[in-house]
Parts: sequence; C-alpha cells; structure tokens
Amino acid sequence: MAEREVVETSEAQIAVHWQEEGYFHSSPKFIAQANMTDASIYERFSLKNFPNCYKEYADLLTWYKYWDNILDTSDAPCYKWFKGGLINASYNCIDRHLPLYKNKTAIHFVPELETDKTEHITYQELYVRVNEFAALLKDCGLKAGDRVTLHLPMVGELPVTMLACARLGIIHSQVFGGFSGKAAADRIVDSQSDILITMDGYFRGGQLLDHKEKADIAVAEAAKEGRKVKKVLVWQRYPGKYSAKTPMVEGRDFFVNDLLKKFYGARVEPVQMPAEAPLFLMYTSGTTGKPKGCQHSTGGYLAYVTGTSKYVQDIHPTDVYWCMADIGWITGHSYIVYGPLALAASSVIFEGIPTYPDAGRAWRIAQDLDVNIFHTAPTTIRGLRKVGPDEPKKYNYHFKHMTTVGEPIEPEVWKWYYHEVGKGEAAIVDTWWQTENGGFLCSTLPAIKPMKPGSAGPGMPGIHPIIYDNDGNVIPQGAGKAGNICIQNPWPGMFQTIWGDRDRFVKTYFERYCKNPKSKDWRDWPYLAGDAAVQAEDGYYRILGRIDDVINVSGHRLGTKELESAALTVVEVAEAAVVPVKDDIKGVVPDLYVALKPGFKASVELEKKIVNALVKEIGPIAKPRKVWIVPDMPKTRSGKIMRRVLGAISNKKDVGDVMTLANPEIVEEITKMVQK
Ligand code: 6R9
Repeated sequence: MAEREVVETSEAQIAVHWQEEGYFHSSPKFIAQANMTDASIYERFSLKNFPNCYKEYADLLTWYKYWDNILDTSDAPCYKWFKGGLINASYNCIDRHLPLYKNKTAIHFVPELETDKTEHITYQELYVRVNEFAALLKDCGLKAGDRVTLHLPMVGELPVTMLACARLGIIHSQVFGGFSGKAAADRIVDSQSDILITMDGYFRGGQLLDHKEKADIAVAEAAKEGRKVKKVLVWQRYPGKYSAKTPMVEGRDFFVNDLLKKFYGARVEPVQMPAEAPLFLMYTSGTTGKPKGCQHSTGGYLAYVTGTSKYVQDIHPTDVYWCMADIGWITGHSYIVYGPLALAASSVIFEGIPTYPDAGRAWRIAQDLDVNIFHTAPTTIRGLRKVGPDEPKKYNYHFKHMTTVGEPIEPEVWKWYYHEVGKGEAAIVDTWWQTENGGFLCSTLPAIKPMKPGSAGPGMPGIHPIIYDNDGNVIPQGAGKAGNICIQNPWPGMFQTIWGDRDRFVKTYFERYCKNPKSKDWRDWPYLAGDAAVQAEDGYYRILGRIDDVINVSGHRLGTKELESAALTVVEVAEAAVVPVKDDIKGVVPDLYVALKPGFKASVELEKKIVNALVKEIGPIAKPRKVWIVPDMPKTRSGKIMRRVLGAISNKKDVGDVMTLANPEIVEEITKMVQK
C-alpha cells in the first residue's frame, strides 16, 4: 500500500512531499533466467569486504596480467584501481568473443530512414573494421596516451572508432554529435587533440544534415585558441559518396574510406595497457562555463560497466539490447558500447528520433529486431507517452527488462512505462548515476529487490551512499529529511580526475565533506554528487534533483521535480517544468510550464485544474505564480528540458545562446507568450 509521507518543513530542511509508492515485483519468469539472484552479493560487497570485493567484477574481464594492488590511495582522492594490472578494452569487447560468437551480431545499426537497410555487424566484422581503422590511426602517428577528438553521430562507425582508439591506448574524447562546432573546438583545445574524427552527414528528423561544416568551424575556433588541428578524418555516411556540401580542405581533410583501402586486411595487436591508463575523456558541464573533462580509466571503468551491465541490466550474450541514449553521453559509452560488448551482447544503435516519422517507430524497431532489453530516459518516456500513449500495444515485442536513467521519473510516468511499454512483463531499474561515476550508483538488482516507482533504490553492491545536511551531520535512514547525497567509498568506475585540473576535481567533488585534506585514507574523502536525496525507511534513495534545482518558496524548499510530478497527475499534461522566479515578497516563486498531450487545448479551466492538482498533492505553498501552457518545451538535442531557458524567460533575463537546442524556434514563441 502506498503511504503518504508528510514532513514538516523548516528553513533548514528540504521539504519532501512526493508520496512513497508501493512495491512492484519482478516476475518469476524473469528471476528464473536472471544473472544475479544471490542476495548475499550485498554482504560480499559490504564495506567490511571493501575494496577486495571488486575482484568479482574484474574477473568478468580477461587480463594480460593481474594487478598487484587492488586500490592505490596514495594520491587520494585520485585513486588507481587494479594498479599493476595490464588489460586492453578493445580485446575484451571483441577478440575474446570470437571463438564462440564471431558470427553473432555485435551491433545492429538502424538508420533513421526506414527505406535504408539495417546493418548487422557481427563480432567478426567488428574485429576486421576495428583492426583496419586502428592500423590507419597508427599510420597517422597516434599512439598510447595521445588524445583524439571524435565528433560523430549515432552510427556504427562511432563504436568502431572508439574501439580502434582503445586498441592502441589512444584516449578518445567523443563530443555529442548534436553539439556545435564551437563546443567541439573547446574540447579539442582542452584535451590537446591534433586529430578530429567526424562524419560528412547524418539523418535527423528526415533531414540529411551537413555535419562536416561543424568540423570546419571546430578547426577554425580551435586555431583561435592556439590549437592547430592537423588532420580531419571524415567518415562517409554512405561509403564512397560525399553527403555534405562543405568542401574538403586539401591536405587537412581525408575520407576514411579512401585511406582504409591501404589497410585492407591489416591486424593490429591490442596494446597491453596499465589498468589505470585513461581510456577516454567525457566532458560534462559544471557550475562555471568551462566544461569538465572527466577522465575514465581502462581497467576500473571496464570492470565496473561490465559488472553492472551483467547484474543490473541482466545482459546475456543471447539478448538484444537497445539503449536509446546517444553515445555522445556517458550512458552511451558505458551502456551501449563498453558494458554490453564486453558481455558479447547485440547492441542496437539507432540514428534517429524515436518518434520520427511517427509515434510507432521505436516499437517497430523493438519488434523487428526482437529487442528484449530496453533502456531510455524519463524525457523520452514522457515524449513517447505524449505522442502515442496507446502505440506500444500495437506492436508485437516483449521486453524482459527496462532501464530508466538521467532524471527522477515521476510515479505517473513510471507506471505508464511499466504497464504500456513493458506490458506488465518487464522488470524496471531506475538507475541513478552521473558522467563522473562511469556506471550505476543506486539501483535495485532486478531479481533481488522489488521496484518502487519514483525511487532509484538502494546503493549498488559496493556503493555506500550517505546523506549529509549542510552542516555535515548525517541524516539517518527513514528520517524523512533530504540532504546532500555522497558516496563514502571509491569504486572502480569513478573518474580519476578532471583532465588537466586536479584542483577543480578536488574542490568540486571532495572539499565540502573532506575530513582531512592531507589524508591518504579513502574514508576521509566522501564524494559529493551534487544531488539532493532522501532515504526512506526501506533504504531506498529518492533523488530530488540537483542541489541547485531546489526552490526556496517563503523559506520552504520544494524540489522542482515534486511540483512537476504533481502537474503530471493531470491527465491532459504530457510534460511539466518548474523554474524559480524572483519575487519581492516570497523570495522565489515557481513558474510552471506544461505541454499537453495531443488532442487537448489550453484553457483557463485547465490552468485552474493544474493549480488545484499542485495544491492537492503538495499544499498551497506549491501554488505556482503562473501556469504557462506551451506548445512544446525547449529541449537539448539529448532531450532534456532546458529549464535554464524557461527560467531566463520567466525572469525576463537574456536566454543566452539557444542554437544548440533541438527546437530553438520555440524560445521566441514562449518569450512572446510570457513577456507580453
Ligand atoms: C547518467 C547521467 C547526472 C545527473 C545527476 C542527477 C540526474 C541521473 C537519475 C538522476 C534521478 C535518476 N540523474 N540519473 N536523477 N534519478 N535515475 O544522466 O549522467 O548526464 O552526468 O547527469 O542526472 O541529477 O546528478 P549526467
């Protein structure tokens, strides 16, 4: 039974109003086939057995040489996992599978146009392509430790490129394909890359976009900041044909498909890399304008994503696994490429938008490829629900397992995901983690712990969260109070540092609750995630959003997610976003933006109904200043609602650069509506 959690608020507390939901249990059928059904894993990974417990994950990999020291803390909080070990990520994702699985699909590449054929790349073909491309990279003079920037869309060539880099120990830095040339330039400069690898074009919403023009901008902008890109390697979306209008630059730009001819049949021995050597950089935004290059290790990272893919996502070699994230984000690195391929799964890469050309597209892909594990973000779930709430049942697919990641998921939306997308058959895991973390931090193990809508679940085995208040006191389990969630211990998937900026790494993530800045003992360095969270009596964590996403209305702190969740209980509402607006009397008041499901119209009555829902779910304190019913939300290319833009509009501030949004035109429309 769902019970209501009522918490008194004071200025020192963060109000928690989102109701605690009842449990859902995975089916016996799921449990019977699951990889991890032994509840003693929590004991095996308890702090008492830390850090040696992580041998269990590392043993899922093939090592050239075992480590001498499982966790080297001599440079805390920059840790070295599996110190002394030698390993290669490309070997673990490809070569070692060949004896059993060479004819099995490693990657299903689904082009956006349904008239184009899906490409099924076997492990043998992946092996050939990765080797040939690695030979090409070597010929360019690249070697272990060099950085190379990738600016690739969602195509099969992206994992080929990543794995070819990994084969040689080259540190890849993939920039999300939807980012601008300027964003790519900033990352080229910061990582000191000499080579940019891109593609001529790709499809998005039915359009073949000229992607090569961004490479020209990237090279020009990087030059302004003192970094000369020596070579631009251009994959062709259609091999043998140039799909962009932007001309190739003589002596600088090269078609990969032309160069590859020279390396036909080439084989490159994987380089035996130290476990602690960086595998890749993944940039993420922070509080300053400068993006942070999260540096991930080879052995620790690969062990962590392999273990979590196996036990949380329940990936078997016989599964067809589809994660809809973009490989340009950490989710795609960990849970499209490295984790699933290390387990010899078949991983789907989809070029396009799941709702193009119509609301059934995603489900047709699932049906045709017989996908049985599905992974996406709440934003996409809300979007799919908005355009086609009844679509999933029209298609004959069956998921055994589904993942959600990236934002808190409203119980309302969770239930649609469970009943309609999962058809009541699929186990769901709500996985909480970050770019910095490499892999899941909180989640249920689907055959061991029940699901609870709106909660990420307990800490993963070997992950020991702790919630501190602003004064550094521990908030006990079940106290009903929110605070800042930290992780007490290091784990193998965690980033090693911010590329070139150790000080920022220490300041941002460790300074706040560090017990002794000189200490070499990991116990003195809790990791600050930057999220507010509350831990229920049962030990499950509910993530309330970024610490800075909390709105302080008349001294009551409300999680924006809680207000949004309340708005989503109104049947007409498809999406909701709350932003703080400065108010002379109350300090800050919330503005509520909503987009409706198809077939519903904005009206004053509907605005009132939504306000009433907030008052009902939370209380009069949650009354928004205004409900804005908008035609669509401003969104990033990865689908996250840009609350920053809505906040700027509500506060009559400059919205800044919106050209990287998926739908920049909507900003003007909303501005007119709100600022009239
Ligand atoms: C993997 C990823 C990280 C931030 C994180 C938190 C939010 C992620 C969540 C979640 C609630 C979940 N977040 N997963 N919030 N429930 N299951 O998304 O990485 O892009 O770095 O974002 O996303 O606020 O701090 P990243």
